[in-house]
Amino acid sequence: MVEDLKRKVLIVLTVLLLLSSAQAGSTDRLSGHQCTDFQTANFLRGSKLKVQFLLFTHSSPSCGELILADDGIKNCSFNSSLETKIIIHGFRALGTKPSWIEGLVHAILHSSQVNVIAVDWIYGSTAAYPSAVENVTLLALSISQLISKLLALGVSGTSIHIIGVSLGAHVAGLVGHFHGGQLGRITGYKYLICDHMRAVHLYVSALKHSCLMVAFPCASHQDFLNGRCLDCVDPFLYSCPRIGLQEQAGVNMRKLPKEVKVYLMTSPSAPFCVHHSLVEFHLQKTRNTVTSIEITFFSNSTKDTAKITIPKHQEMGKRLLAHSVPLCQINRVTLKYLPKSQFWRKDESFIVGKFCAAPLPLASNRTTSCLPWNLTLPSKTDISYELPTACA
Ligand SMILES: *[C@@H]1O[C@H](CO)[C@@H](O)[C@H](O)[C@H]1NC(C)=O
Ligand SMILES: *[C@@H]1O[C@H](CO)[C@@H](O)[C@H](O)[C@H]1NC(C)=O
Ligand SMILES: *[C@@H]1O[C@H](CO)[C@@H](O)[C@H](O)[C@H]1NC(C)=O
Ligand SMILES: *[C@@H]1O[C@H](CO)[C@@H](O)[C@H](O)[C@H]1NC(C)=O
Ligand SMILES: *[C@@H]1O[C@H](CO)[C@@H](O)[C@H](O)[C@H]1NC(C)=O
Ligand SMILES: CC(=O)N[C@H]1CO[C@H](CO)[C@@H](O)[C@@H]1O
Repeated sequence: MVEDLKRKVLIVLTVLLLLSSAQAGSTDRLSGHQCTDFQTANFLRGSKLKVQFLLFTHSSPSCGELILADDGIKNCSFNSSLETKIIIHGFRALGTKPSWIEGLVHAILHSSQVNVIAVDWIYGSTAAYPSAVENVTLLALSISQLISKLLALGVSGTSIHIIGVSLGAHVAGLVGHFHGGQLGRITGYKYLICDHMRAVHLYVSALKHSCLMVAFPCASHQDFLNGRCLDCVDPFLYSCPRIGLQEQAGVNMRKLPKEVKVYLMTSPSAPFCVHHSLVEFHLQKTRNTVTSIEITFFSNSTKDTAKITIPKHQEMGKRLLAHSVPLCQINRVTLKYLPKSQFWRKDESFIVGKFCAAPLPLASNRTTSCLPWNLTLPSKTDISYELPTACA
């Protein structure tokens, strides 16, 4: 069952690392309770699953409050009228606290008034990876018990959001299964599930900069870049997963097929967010050679490039272009035809065609806006046009 869940969701994200530093307090001044940090395990000894639930709140985002097993929730700062985010880390080869956890807790509490419960299963996650996987079911049961206690306090199932990272994502899936399948009380579970640690930093960045990142379900990265996955109407997803804390953040496990890969582009530094546009070039007449056109978007302060390749004998080529400002702020586009000249045959000295662009995700009527004339592109020459897209 765990293997099955492992395959269920795979979100492929590639971004740069942004480590946050860790620090542990002792006693919190406001609430007076003892601050508890994550455990540290020695992988030679640390095979027992010692689960700790640490509560972080808006008033003390740096001080973890240990939720005691019995009636702990009643007598701590947990506020049952707020939403609850449960964070589950993954495999910890070195038996140490994940470096991203504080950054994530802070980013969540900075952007919303919620209860954050970090699940510390450093011990169980430290042994050899297969053992950590074995502990996943036990861990999921123990988290389910905690959730049952929250429900008993009158917390609504839909106000609980599980953020599982890496192996923690599989735990999240299992917890969802226990509650969705058996208790039947939690119907809208929402997850953010990633297969890569760096995705957490992207998530933190999205929270801090409150920019929304949309990821597109797609079979492969090449298909994504070549503009084959343009909308959010995949039958298995209600919408594209959005990285952020918005209402629709995350994907619904029960609607997913065995494996869904989603892709997005990111900028190399924070805030990482980019906007995706589809760019297309339609040739006036097809050619018996491949056609390459370099497209550059300019705003007042940014410049972003992508290359459209039109296969031979085809009329149209398309590509995704990632830009850091919305399409409506792009005021100029340049097109450059790159001929494929070989020494025995010279390529044509110009091409004629139509250029179109559309922001993603595409609206259901799939309208693109085109430069309203037949463009003539001389070889290796930047031809510049104004892009008349007004901000709404
Ligand atoms: C609740 O917590 C406070 C402070 O941590 C402690 O003094 C008190 O005894 C606890 N009450 C119960 C019923 O556990
Ligand atoms: C719980 O949160 C609600 C909503 O923000 C707030 O009105 C209430 O005062 C909080 N309760 C406690 C005990 O802090
Ligand atoms: C870009 O610069 C022009 C001219 O200086 C200005 O009118 C326009 O508002 C600027 N656009 C943005 C999005 O800053
Ligand atoms: C296509 O949809 C967009 C957004 O839903 C709308 O603004 C636009 O007018 C529509 N275009 C046509 C031709 O229906
Ligand atoms: C653009 O090219 C097409 C196809 O050759 C032609 O039908 C159309 O009249 C041209 N439009 C303009 C404005 O030249
Ligand atoms: C609590 C518990 O059962 N922990 C187990 C985690 O996995 C290791 C390796 O399989 C076991 O030795 C532990 O007992």
